[in-house]
Amino acid sequence: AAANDEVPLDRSKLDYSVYLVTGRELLPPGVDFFDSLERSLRDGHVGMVQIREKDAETGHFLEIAKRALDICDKYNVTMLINDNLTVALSLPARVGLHIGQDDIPVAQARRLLGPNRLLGISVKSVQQALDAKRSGADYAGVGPCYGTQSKKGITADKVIGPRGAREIVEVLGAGASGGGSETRMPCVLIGGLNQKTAARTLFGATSSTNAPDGIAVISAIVARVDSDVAARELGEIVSRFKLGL
Ligand code: TZP
Ligand code: MG
Repeated sequence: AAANDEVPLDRSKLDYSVYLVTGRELLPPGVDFFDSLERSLRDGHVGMVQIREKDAETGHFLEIAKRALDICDKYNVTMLINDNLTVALSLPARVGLHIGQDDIPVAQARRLLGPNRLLGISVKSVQQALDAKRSGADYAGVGPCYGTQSKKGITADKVIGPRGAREIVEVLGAGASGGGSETRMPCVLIGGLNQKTAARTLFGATSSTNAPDGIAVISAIVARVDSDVAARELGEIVSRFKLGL
């Protein structure tokens, strides 16, 4: 492997504003997975990509991830692997891992990954957020904010809404009460975020002490033939949010 393969990423350079999670089952008919991915990255509005393959076996997942990494590298976008530690560890140190609450525990994932590899975790409660912060995760995906077709098993009673998201975002801030550490943990909102819902949800999840760093989406980008336009629309919404507009 090239020397560059061992260089971990620089956490201070991460851009969580628009975080794309892949979902091949949501691609429009006839649209190629890698073409869609490249199109969504090429104008620079997406800063992070998580490769999510719920049905692929490890060997196939790794093949897909390698091709996706070439595209992410071309546009200087940070890539993560959903759930599969073996796939993540088979890729260069700049590739991270994202896990859910039903996957291996965060502390164990951190031990297996080492201190440098990026590690994200999905949280839907204040308790899970505090645990994630204590256990060495780098960032949290907060949600599902709303119902979505993109993930199996999400029913109306499982969504946290902007208010639930706000409570969680608040404890992820620096020096938050309730056992949070002094350091702030970045977070992205997920679940039903799109060009219609993003602005109000970002503002709704903001408190006087902390704000979300961005939005994670599947269908708002993947389901579009014009995934470049979709990404730009979302990028502009998050930019306006960050300017307080
Ligand atoms: N985790 C919580 S909601 C979700 C995941 C992976 C799916 C988000 O998909 P969409 O299409 O952006 O609602
Ligand atoms: Mg999972």
